[in-house]
Amino acid sequence: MPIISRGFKGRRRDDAPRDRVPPGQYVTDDFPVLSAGPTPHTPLDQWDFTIVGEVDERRRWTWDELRALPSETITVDISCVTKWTKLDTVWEGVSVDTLLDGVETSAEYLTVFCDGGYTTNLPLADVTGGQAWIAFAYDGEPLEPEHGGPARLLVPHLYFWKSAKWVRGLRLTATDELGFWESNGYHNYGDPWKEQRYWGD
Ligand SMILES: Nc1nc2c(c(=O)[nH]1)N[C@H]1C(S)=C(S)[C@@H](COP(=O)(O)O)O[C@H]1N2
Ligand SMILES: [Mo]
Repeated sequence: MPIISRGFKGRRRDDAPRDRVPPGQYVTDDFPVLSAGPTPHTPLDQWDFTIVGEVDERRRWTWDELRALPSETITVDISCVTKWTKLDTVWEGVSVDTLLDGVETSAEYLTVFCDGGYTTNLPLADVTGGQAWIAFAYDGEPLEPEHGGPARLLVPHLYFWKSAKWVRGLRLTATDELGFWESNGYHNYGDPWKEQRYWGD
């Protein structure tokens, strides 16, 4: 008798390595779509990525310029506050370190901004040091619009609401300014290993 039942896809995988699944999460093979509004469709010739705010001078890349930067393949586990965890997701993107290279700032925080108006806030220290990417491909294919295409932030060590879809830029800030979910009851930091889901967790 097999202990692990096959054909039990997309719900709980009881064979998941527990040390890779944060507390209170279940493993899924699906890739659920969670969006607070409609999917924007910005044409690539109108798309840019900017770094603004507390910087010596603002930086701007067109789509072609961003795609010409060195990129990496990233294989990471992602966890959504709604309790699904997806293991070994494969992305391609530009490291945020590459984008911040040469940027002079005294800021310690940033707000990520997007087409459609979504925002999320992070300490600058959480998007540097090989911890965050602007991802434009998933599973070897261009990122689908529903999952944030043409590009999204990928910051896998925090709950997935920090991985802003349809990302258009970073605004560096001296003080921590709450983003969309952070001002609607979600935890300000969102470490899945500490179950920082909501205010007060
Ligand atoms: N622009 C934008 N980014 C977003 C969201 C959103 O509503 N708008 N939802 C967040 C939430 S709550 C989650 S869990 C993930 C979901 O990403 P997915 O739809 O690719 O699974 O995107 C995050 N990024
Ligand atoms: Mo989420």
